[in-house]
Amino acid sequence: MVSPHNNSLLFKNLVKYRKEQDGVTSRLDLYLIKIYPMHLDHQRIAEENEAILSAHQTQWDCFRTVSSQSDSYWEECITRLSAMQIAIPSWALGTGGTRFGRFPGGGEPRNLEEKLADVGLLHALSGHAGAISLHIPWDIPDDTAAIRQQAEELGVVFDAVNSNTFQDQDGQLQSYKFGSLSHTDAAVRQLAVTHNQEVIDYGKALNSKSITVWLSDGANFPGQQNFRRAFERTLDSLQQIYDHLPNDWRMYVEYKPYEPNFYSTVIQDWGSSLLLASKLGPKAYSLVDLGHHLPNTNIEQIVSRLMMEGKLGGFHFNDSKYGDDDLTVGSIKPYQLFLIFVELLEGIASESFAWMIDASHNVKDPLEDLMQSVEAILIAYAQALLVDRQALNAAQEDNDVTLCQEIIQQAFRTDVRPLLAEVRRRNGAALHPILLFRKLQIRSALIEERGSKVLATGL
Ligand SMILES: [Mn+2]
Repeated sequence: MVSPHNNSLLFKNLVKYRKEQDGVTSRLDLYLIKIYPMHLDHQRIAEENEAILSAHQTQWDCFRTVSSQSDSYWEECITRLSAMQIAIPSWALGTGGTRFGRFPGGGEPRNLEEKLADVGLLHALSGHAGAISLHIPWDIPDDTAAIRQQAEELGVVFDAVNSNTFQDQDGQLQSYKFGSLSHTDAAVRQLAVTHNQEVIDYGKALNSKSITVWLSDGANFPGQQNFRRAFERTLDSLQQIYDHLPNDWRMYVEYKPYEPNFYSTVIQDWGSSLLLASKLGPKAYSLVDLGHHLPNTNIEQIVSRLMMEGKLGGFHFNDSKYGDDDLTVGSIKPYQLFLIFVELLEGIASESFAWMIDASHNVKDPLEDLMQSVEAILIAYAQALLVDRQALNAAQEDNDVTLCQEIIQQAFRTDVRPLLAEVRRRNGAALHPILLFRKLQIRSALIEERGSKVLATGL
């Protein structure tokens, strides 16, 4: 959890710096006074909670009365939910876009420090956003020690680092136009391998413990690429990256059926991902991005199968109607998200997974959107905790199909929001994060500080 830092060095230094620049009452002072303490000071949040505490208490009491579970049952739920920390991707803190356009709303983070500050804010408000996932080369730190200190003060750790071989960078000698780790030209493959190894090195300096590899490699047309050779070259390249991993690191291999290539991708599905992870070794795992499946795929069954093999590494949470839509988690298919957590709970106590959001925000405030995503994940997790496992197992063994459905849906149809608010209250977070974000006019202050026409680096 975030620890209170009323007298944080960071805060003092920033105020001092600004006073030297501009005098006492600049806009940045406003930003610091209004926002920075929000990252760090639970006292302020507790005061704001106080105003809506009695309404919360009524709902929480009612929730427990209706549930007829013991207090110790709820205490255990609260402990498990409190531990849930979700990594916020640095590239999702700004407005996303499509190939048709981008409509930034202003106040977006302009550099890594501001991205980290935004995640700190999300963490202070929600209590569940205690990690950030960086994308290299967009997020290369200028001063690693300072970035680590800032993260520590905000109670944020560095989750998986992400490589980028789906774009050419300025001055790059070879091109990824026809692939990276799978490319026919050994020099291009070497460039991509070296980049991934460097990403691991950046991650090591920040105390990250994992790298996620997503490849855009594939083909747009039948006959363009030899499937087998492309896969073998990819395996060979990944092996070189894998060999660069420190002992306590993990590699996550992401899969995706199409886009940007539309006929085939080299790592198109969980089968290919599992095959690669198995061949690479014990530090390699599959990563499930919810948007990287064809419509109606039974993702929860894939989760079960990967867990059975000990090869489920983590998630990129988002939601979609048609493809890799990258919409707010739980906005389209909350039942699917719940069913995934039902499967996950078979192994969640004994295994550790990487929980990440991988979404894009085109029409909502990115921070509000992320708060909604965090809440949706917690709702699904809490509902899955409510499933009566013993009764479900017995009903499954008896082939009592009706009862199976009743048990599952009893949990799904429970409104767990009072429980989640109670978890936040106990951890010093906001009873209602979005409400407080709006009440304190944080976006307006961010726009005043950072400007209305800024574009964060990212997807
Ligand atoms: Mn992803």
